[in-house]
Amino acid sequence: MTTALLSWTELEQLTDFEIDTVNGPANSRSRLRLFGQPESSVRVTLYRDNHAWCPYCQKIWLWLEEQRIPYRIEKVTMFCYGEKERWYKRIVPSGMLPAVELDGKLITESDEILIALERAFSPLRVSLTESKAMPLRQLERMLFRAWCSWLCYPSRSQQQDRRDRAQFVEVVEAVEAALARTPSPYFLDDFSAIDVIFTPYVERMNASLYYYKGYSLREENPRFSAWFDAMETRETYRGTQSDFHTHVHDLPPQMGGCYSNKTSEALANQARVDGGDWFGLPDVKYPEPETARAEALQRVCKHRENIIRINPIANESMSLALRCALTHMMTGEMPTPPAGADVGLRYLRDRVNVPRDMSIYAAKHLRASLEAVAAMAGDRSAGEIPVRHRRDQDPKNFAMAASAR
Ligand SMILES: N[C@@H](CCC(=O)N[C@@H](CS)C(=O)NCC(=O)O)C(=O)O
Repeated sequence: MTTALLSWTELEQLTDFEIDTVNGPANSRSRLRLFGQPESSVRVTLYRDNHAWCPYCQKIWLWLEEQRIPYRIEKVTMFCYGEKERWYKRIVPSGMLPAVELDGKLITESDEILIALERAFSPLRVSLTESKAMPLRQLERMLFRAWCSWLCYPSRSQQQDRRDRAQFVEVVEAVEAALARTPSPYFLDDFSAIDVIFTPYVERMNASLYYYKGYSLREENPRFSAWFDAMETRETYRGTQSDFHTHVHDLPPQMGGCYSNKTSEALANQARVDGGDWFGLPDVKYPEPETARAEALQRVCKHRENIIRINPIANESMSLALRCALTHMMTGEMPTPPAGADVGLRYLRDRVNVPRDMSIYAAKHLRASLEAVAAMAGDRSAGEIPVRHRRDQDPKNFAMAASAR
């Protein structure tokens, strides 16, 4: 059996996955985006979160990518993951993200940032200050509030849960009606800044309501469904898109808690998002790229020393367990995992972060192989994922491990 197990060198040889972070498709790793223009043309620096998770940052990120405006990226730690960088607090004392430096001038507040960018470059088909944008911006905030009221408070009774759900669905119907007003799948005749405004929270609603409330926003509403499909035709959006697993475990500390209604649908969805099968979940519908496995492999190989070092099981066991999982992902073979692999691999399975670490299909393959090999080793979990903070994801652990090498 063990003859099937590939060495790290053999594994590395199975991937040549590479992306052009400067001029290629949108991705979370870039520090500079040029879209084929000279570096001297850069007028914008975007300060955004290290985890590529902050919804307000996603809004600016997507807007810049759609407009193909050259920009630099500076990454900052969010409070719930670790300590805020002092250099950032000197620029933005509240530590809030996002911020943008445009022609040397600092701007905070995502809507203010977009309005300033529109003035400096051009609106993305519609200006946020135009009268036709206003009611749609208000609708987005109404949807956000109805979502929070349902998700972020424990229901005292089934009746209350039904009332909160009905209140949310009522706003969803208003959004469905707004989407139906044009023949395009977008809010206006074509993709515009309005779609950008809706994107971050609608993506988080789709994930969180599926998991905590057993409600599938994308599947239960035809216009939303078409809107998601249309968004996924855009390379820009795909580069910023997260998955259900990442969202549902990143949201609780950010939102001050997310509460399950414990319906049979919610419980079944929770089991699936946490333990698989991850393929076919309504977090993505575009066809899988051929490079998904090679991407996952490349990302793990590149960071394997840190991944192994911060894992709760012994380094040698985790290195072996990880080789088993990657061998399984690339060849379909199932080498015999070492003792403890169930804990070690499930710890990692629960911490693959999309799109920070890799894109959505790459993460599905990796999670699936980690789980398949973990299941061969046993049924122990790696413990609950924290809900009040995510210091288990502190980027400093990675930085410290790297410098200790
Ligand atoms: N109204 C602000 C809200 C921004 C905001 O709430 N940012 C959160 C992240 S989603 C933040 O930076 N919190 C501090 C932190 O988590 O470090 C905007 O639109 O830009």
